[in-house]
Amino acid sequence: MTTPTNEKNHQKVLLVGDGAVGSTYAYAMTLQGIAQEFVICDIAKDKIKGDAIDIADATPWTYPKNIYAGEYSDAKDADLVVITAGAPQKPGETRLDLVNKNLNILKSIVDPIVESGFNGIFLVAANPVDILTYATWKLSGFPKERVIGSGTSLDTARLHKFVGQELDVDPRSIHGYIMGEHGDSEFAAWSHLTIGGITMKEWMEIHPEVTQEKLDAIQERVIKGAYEIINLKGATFYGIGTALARISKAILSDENTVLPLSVYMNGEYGVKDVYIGSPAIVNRKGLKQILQVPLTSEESTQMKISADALAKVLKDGFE
Ligand code: 6V0
Repeated sequence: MTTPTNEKNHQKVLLVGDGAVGSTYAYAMTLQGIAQEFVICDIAKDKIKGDAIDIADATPWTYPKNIYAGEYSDAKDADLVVITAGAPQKPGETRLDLVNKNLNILKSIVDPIVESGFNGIFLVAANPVDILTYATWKLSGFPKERVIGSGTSLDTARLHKFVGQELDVDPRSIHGYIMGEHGDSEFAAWSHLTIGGITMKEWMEIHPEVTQEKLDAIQERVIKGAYEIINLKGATFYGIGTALARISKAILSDENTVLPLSVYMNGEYGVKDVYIGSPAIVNRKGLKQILQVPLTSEESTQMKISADALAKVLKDGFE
């Protein structure tokens, strides 16, 4: 077992974007006692002050934490900067529609943070996350290992939830990933999804009631997961807020944990020069290693189709 080896005693996180996702993330970090110092930044200056005071009111019941409203210059000695600022996805709008709106916002954030002397890791969740993670990497000039996107972490959690419900198994005993773009071209890599070490194919042989049609429906529901919630209540935030807290913990506690994240591809899966969702090992230095899961030829094609969709957006957005 890997034990945390390089965990700093004092961990500082700076959050940019105190909307539904950001404030939920801040709260999840507080409830779980992750990071001792937490700075909230946003253009909504009263909101960040109010949230800092409100969330600090939870700390006597949870863990001690210095949580306050701040500025980008506070990133100077931060370990992690988490970006959840941006225009949220509107009903009927795809994540890729958000590109131009959010690229401009991103530039106004990344430039001053880099100027502060920030020397930690960027974790991006604002959508379209694969594109904005790529843009953060470009704008910051940081090595690719220190710029990570939340990628398909939320989608993978949804996959585990739905498979767990279908099979009546604890979702934490299900291992497998949604891969590709965090968006419409993502896919479930069923060929290596396991339930306590049993592959899904083997499970289906023992349980014939679990059919391919049911798996297809699960994948569809995962892909449409955000739309389902947005149509009902306008935004999604508990799932992603908790996923971001989990990723933050893996980084800050130097866990070497495998998580499905948006990482820079340099030939892995036959994909080059895009950020895209893949299982990857993360620790205090950021990305340690991309795991190249042996995909079937069909899954491999899906990965390439997804990467092509992202590459097209990057080409249009960056030329
Ligand atoms: P929200 O509730 O509108 O919050 C956005 C916040 O960003 C607001 O507080 C704004 O004031 C702030 N903001 C806007 N412009 C700036 C700026 N120039 N500088 C600093 N702050 C600014 O949106 P919500 O929290 O619902 O969503 C935030 C982002 O997360 C969106 O891009 C979503 O699409 C994205 N999500 C990503 C998910 C994922 O899995 N990666 C999941 C859900 C949402």
